[in-house]
Amino acid sequence: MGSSSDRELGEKAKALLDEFGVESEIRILSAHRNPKELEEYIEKSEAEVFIAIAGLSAALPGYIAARTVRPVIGVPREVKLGGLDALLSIAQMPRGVPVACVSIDGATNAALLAIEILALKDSELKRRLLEYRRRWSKR
Ligand code: RP5
Repeated sequence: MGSSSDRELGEKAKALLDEFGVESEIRILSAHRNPKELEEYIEKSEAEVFIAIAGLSAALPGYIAARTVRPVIGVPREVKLGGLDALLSIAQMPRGVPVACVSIDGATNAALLAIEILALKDSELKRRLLEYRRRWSKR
């Protein structure tokens, strides 16, 4: 996350990852306030997927994507302009450095997409996802 003000969304994503037994950690590192620290974190991290939550001009997901070839899922957070600023900043990444973009405040889908990526090589995780879908379809 880019700020402690993004925490609610971060915790929502983490709660779902925990429910699936997927190891994760929450870090607050801003692309514009802590660029050096963020760069070191990305380099040392063993994460297979990054979920980057940010509002306003939302440079964080693109910043991470520029420094790794692991998948980055951006979550635009509504802070101003109904979140449209963050949505466009994330979805409109220039060609060559992709960032997956979920809906505004879409922490749940970001966690699910991360789990789907990990499930490609984890049949137990895939089974849990299918079970989750079955439950979801009965809501
Ligand atoms: C972004 O600016 C953060 O990700 C946050 O969503 C937004 C506002 O940050 P604060 O001013 O609340 O720290 O960098």
